[in-house]
This record gives sequence, C-alpha cells and structure tokens, in this order.
Amino acid sequence: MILIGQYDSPYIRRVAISLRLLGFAYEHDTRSVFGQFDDMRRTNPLARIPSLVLDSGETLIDSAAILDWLDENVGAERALVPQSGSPRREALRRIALATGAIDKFGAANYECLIRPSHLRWPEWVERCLTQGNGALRALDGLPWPQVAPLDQAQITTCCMYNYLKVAASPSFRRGEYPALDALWQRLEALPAFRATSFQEYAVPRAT
Ligand SMILES: N[C@@H](CCC(=O)N[C@@H](CS)C(=O)NCC(=O)O)C(=O)O
Repeated sequence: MILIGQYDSPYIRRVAISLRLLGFAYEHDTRSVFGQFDDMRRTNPLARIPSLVLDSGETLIDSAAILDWLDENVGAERALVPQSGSPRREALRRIALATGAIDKFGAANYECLIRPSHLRWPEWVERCLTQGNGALRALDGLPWPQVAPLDQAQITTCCMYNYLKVAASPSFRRGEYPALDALWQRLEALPAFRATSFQEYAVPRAT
C-alpha cells in the first residue's frame, strides 16, 4: 500500500505510526498538497492528505476513514480504538479534542504563515487559538497511561502536540501542559514515532 503525504502533517503521521504499530508495510509518497496541487486533486478531489492506496487499487481518503479500515482489518483485539461502551466514548472524545486542536492551530498557522500579512484577520486567529488552547487544557487535565499498550487517543494526541512544537504555532504556550509534555516525551522515543519524525514544517510562507 502507498501512504500519500508528508510527515509534517499530524494527520499523516497518526496514520503512518498506526500502520507501523499494527505491522503494515507501506511505501511513502511524499508529494505535497501545496507543491503538487493539481496532481493531488487526482488522488483526492479535496487535494488533502492523507490518502492510502490499498494493494487492491482502492484509495482511502481522510485519516479517520483510514484508521477505521486499519482497526477493522486487525480485529477487535488489536484495534487502536476500543470497540464499545465508555472506553470507546472516552477515546473518541480525546481524539476529537486532539484533532480539533490540530484544525484550530492549523487554521491559525495558515492564516499567519501563508496568507499575506495585509489580508490577515487577527480576531479570527485569536478565536482559533482560544479554541485550540481550550482543547489542550482539557486534554492536559486527563489521566494518561504511563505504560504500553498504545491506543489511538495517545497516538493522535502526541502527533498533535508534536506538530504544535515543531510548527511553532503562534501562541502555543510551551510549558503550560505538563501531562501532554510527559506523553509527548514518552511516545516520541518509541521506534514508530522516531521513524516518522520531521524537522521542519513545510508550508509555503507569505512573503
Ligand atoms: N479530516 C482530514 C483532515 C486532513 C487535513 O487537514 N490535511 C491537511 C494537512 S494536515 C491538508 O491536506 N491541508 C491542505 C488543504 O486543506 O488545503 C483527515 O483527518 O484526514
């Protein structure tokens, strides 16, 4: 199978790490939604990442749909999201907070990094950051496991937090989230996380 998209996207990274943890081999196609926009639209009409091209030729789009497919394939015992009941609801709540934070800090990043400075909307950026930091505070206040096994809530939250650190999101308040720092430190040391690490957030910058 082929995973399309670069590791500086936390959505790509949570899929790549899940593939590795569950024992799926994949080729990595590092085309960019910014650099190869038209080409990427042929893979996903939204021109977004991630996409996963299966060995059958079918293309899955959207990280949630891809992770759902992975969980279905490995079965309930190994799935990264619990199958039912309050463990599932709790996992989905954490994942929703983490992906929501990605979307809010991501929107602020696009506004501050990509949009020409004279067209920026500071009140909108502020609103996004309030929402993003609200999600981080909620996640930081939760108990996180100190030991294996990993689950999707931990993986997605760590990918989100790492993205904020490396992309140097505006108003991401370093040092304010000790529980997330501890989770990040523990997970980023693991082989699947190290193998998908990235040093730079590669979006086009406004001049
Ligand atoms: N809900 C989607 C979100 C994916 C997403 O936001 N991808 C970003 C990269 S992190 C992207 O493709 N951005 C380019 C764009 O939307 O134009 C998922 O979970 O896959």
